[in-house]
Amino acid sequence: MERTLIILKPDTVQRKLIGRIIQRFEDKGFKIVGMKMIWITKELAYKHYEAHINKPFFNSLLEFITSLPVVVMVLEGPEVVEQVRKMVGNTDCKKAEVGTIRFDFGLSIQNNLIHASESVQDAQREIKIFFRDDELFSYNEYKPLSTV
Ligand code: 3AN
Repeated sequence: MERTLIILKPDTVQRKLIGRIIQRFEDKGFKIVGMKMIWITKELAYKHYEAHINKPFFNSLLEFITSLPVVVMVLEGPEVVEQVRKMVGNTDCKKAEVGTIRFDFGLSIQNNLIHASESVQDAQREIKIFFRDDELFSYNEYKPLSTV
């Protein structure tokens, strides 16, 4: 089953939106298989955002993502990577489609509330950065997800 990495960023924590954002993923039917609050170090941020190190916004992004604790989470479900990216919306909250998390809660491009892996390959890399194998769980839900 496919998995994706979610980070509820400092602005989500500060604005007390953690529960409302997690609720959307539970409502959709995705399964939380790992979740914790952590304070991202500069070292961890460099690893996670390695593709952006040379971008003009990198220093500001680094400052932001290490400014407060965040919630990291692994979601599991059919085509979860693509489906969650759709639920999250455009990087720039002002350009995000109505009904997406970034449209509904944000106005910024940097403070855009949430990270979600862009591809299955990225998800595999990112999950390893934030979670040990024994922090991820396999369990049966009361009502199993239907994939048909
Ligand atoms: P996404 O999170 O939508 O996949 P990426 O991977 O292009 O976006 O960018 C990673 C993070 O860097 C974004 N979530 C955002 O916080 C920040 N970022 C991206 N582009 C800009 C920008 N032009 N100015 C400031 N911050 C940016």
